[in-house]
Amino acid sequence: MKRTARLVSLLVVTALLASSATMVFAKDLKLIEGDVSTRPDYVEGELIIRYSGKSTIFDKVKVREKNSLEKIRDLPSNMELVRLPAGLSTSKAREKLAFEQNVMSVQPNFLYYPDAAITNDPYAGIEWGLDNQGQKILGIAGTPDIDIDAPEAWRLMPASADEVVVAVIDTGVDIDHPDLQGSIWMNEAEVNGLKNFDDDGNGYIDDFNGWNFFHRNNDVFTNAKADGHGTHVSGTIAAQTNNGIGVAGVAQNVKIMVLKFIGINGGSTADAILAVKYAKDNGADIANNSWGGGGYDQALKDAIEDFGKPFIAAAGNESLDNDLKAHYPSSYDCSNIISVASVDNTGLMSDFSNYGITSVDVAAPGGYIASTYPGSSYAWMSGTSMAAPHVSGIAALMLGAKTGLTASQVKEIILKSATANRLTSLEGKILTGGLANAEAAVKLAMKAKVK
Ligand SMILES: [Ca+2]
Ligand SMILES: [Ca+2]
Ligand SMILES: [Ca+2]
Ligand SMILES: [Ca+2]
Repeated sequence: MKRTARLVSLLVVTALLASSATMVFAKDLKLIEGDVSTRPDYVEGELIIRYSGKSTIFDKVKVREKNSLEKIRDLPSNMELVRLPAGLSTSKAREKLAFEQNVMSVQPNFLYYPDAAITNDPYAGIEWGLDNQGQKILGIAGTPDIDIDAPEAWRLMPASADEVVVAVIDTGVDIDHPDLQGSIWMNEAEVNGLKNFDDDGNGYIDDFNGWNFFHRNNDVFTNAKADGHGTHVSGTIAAQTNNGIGVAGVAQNVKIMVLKFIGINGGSTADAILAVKYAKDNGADIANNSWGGGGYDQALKDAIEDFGKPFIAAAGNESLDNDLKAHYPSSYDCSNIISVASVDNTGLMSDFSNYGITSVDVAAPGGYIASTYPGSSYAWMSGTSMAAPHVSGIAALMLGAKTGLTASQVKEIILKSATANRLTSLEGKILTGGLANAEAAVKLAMKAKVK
């Protein structure tokens, strides 16, 4: 039996087939930057008029009648909010009214949005998985609120959230990507230690940011072709927010431990086990696993149980029922595994996504996810590979908001957040029938009792 792990992402699959059907790189991301946000700046059809101090109530009525305006309400300082007649645009009416006697100024009824909902990361508006306002993604209009409610969760986070280490067990990661370099775990003992010497005695020499189990060295980034997947997954979890570039990750209180075990043609059980063990021995709080393959593998299952922390796993991309045909590692019956299916920006289960009423726990955004890509760029990728890191990010927010949550508490809360957020397309397909929700999860985490 072939025992290699495959990445659970459509981009990689198509890349291997030398097709670029689902690959869109940074230059194309820029092309659609124009519809980054569908949020209007002001209320169309309304204006705020400020009358001069000496104008009487009759002067105001005159202005309104002449221009077919309807008063909505009085405002302080001699101002009125008015509704425009149908067919008259706000900008046209503004020009017209500016010349009226007794009118001092005219301004739109501007719209304001919570600050935390908008980051200054230029691509944040296309990250529908974090905040879906119905914006078009590659031409497809979304369904508002088919997302994980990330901005709402961010507002709940304490300023001093605990730092959480997420092991990305995957390909390598471009740790120099400008949107990721501040979010990479550092092994202090080695960073401040001696060259060519295993300072912390963990069996790995100069493991500054994790380890490359595939090449058996400390270089966690080989090249763009080999390591695009892990770079993309890492950005969804932890890309730097409010740094003026690129995307925003789900969690800001995160450091990514890079554990590469997958090369261009897959990864092996032996290396996966070593990676999971490394995550445990070196303090990872969560493991993200956007891969699958092989068969039932007792050694790997034991390693996952021994890890004991939340082990978030992609459900797979074969459009199959995992209850009938298991997908590993997501299908192992371990209390710390959370198996994740994918939905698109309209709320449908992604057509590639595996499912399973007992073996798949929750869904998360996984169709056309914009995230970091090697070489300071950004790319769209689709897959349950992209859904899992949204859930890892939620787990990281929870652990940041509440010290000492156990893996079973994290799992229970994430499943509860999805049960409260059911989607028709997922009913009868996955255990919770719903989409994981960061806001609900963080709220429940803050209320949870820990030992
Ligand atoms: Ca939302
Ligand atoms: Ca070491
Ligand atoms: Ca060293
Ligand atoms: Ca950013």
